[in-house]
Amino acid sequence: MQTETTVERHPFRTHDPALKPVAAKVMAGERLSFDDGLALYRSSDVLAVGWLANRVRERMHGDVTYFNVNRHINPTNVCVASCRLCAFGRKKGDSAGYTMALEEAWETAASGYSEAVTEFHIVGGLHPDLPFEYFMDLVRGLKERFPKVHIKAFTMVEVAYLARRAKLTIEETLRRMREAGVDSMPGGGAEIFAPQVRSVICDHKIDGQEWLDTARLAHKMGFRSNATMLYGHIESDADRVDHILRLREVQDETGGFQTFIPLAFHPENTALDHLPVTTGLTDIRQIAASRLLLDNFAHIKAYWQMMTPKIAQIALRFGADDLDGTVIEEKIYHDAGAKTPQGMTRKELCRLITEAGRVPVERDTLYHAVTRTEDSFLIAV
Ligand code: V47
Repeated sequence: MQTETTVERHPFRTHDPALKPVAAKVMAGERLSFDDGLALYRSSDVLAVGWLANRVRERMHGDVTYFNVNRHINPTNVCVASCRLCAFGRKKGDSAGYTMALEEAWETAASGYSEAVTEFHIVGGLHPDLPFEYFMDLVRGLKERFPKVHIKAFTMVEVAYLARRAKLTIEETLRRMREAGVDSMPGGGAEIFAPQVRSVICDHKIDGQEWLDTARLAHKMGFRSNATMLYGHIESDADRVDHILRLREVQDETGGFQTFIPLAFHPENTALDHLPVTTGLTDIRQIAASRLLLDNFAHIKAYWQMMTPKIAQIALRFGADDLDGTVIEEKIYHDAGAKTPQGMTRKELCRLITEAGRVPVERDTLYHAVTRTEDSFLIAV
């Protein structure tokens, strides 16, 4: 599909001497070290960092750029944690708290979009009272009603919380999730693994090691999952590199991560609202550094809801090969002040990709290409 590579069009040049040895490793296909990671974050030549990431991206995927037709479902925003990073969670009894009845969640799954979704993305608060079986019934009901739709549900943080509430081991919890119909797991809750940062932004969540151990176990049981990193708050460059390399280590062992999604912190309505929002260049550099450091991850996602469609489109030339999906109804970022639309159509996503000079490919959650017939554009009820 690709005609001429970036290498042929524009040869590599940089004015940053610290980037030259890193570039030599990238060209030779060698793994980058912690210090190389720091050089990527600290380089004054962000275009050269982007060039390198784009080269790796084109080596792996050519011009192909993935998107999917998905729907987010957030069954409850009631949460026992009080993470400073979060604008979504509400305490039990808060008038802005909500919990969907099961029928309501199943109706939500079918609403608001005219094309058949291939994925439900389900995450929510850590509810103090909802029993484990509520979540399993939710998944079972969705599978009954939408047997062809992939269910990507519950972050590692939710899995660990549900296990604790149900007094089950993590392994048994994952086994029951699979029986109920969960197909894979989203990448949320990873935030930043470094304990000194985690204790400020999300001290009520499982620690970084538990997140990684839960992901490792899920992968060993046959689940695939995603991985995220929340950046643009109080973390240092070293914390970012540490986070990414810890994911790379687990991926070497399991191969179970599908895609890495860097998430920019949105401070509005959070306890950290004194912090500034990230700039476009920080977002772009983050995508590029991730592509270069995560040599064992197949995909880097520029999540348009978080980055804005405009920056996400540019990210497709800086290492990203995936935009995520139609989403339909996003709550977590919009509660934190995101100005992006709540959802996009398939046509709009294709336009963004095509205008970036890339080739759009609709994928399912596991990155198989989706071929649509007339019928498959209709909602599958
Ligand atoms: O874990 C919460 C982040 C995540 C804020 O796996 C915030 O395909 C910015 O993980 N500002 C949830 N970020 C979203 C998530 C995700 C999104 C899209 C695709 C996938 C996938 C996963 O959102 C949380 C946290 O890191 N978050 N609050 C905030 N104020």
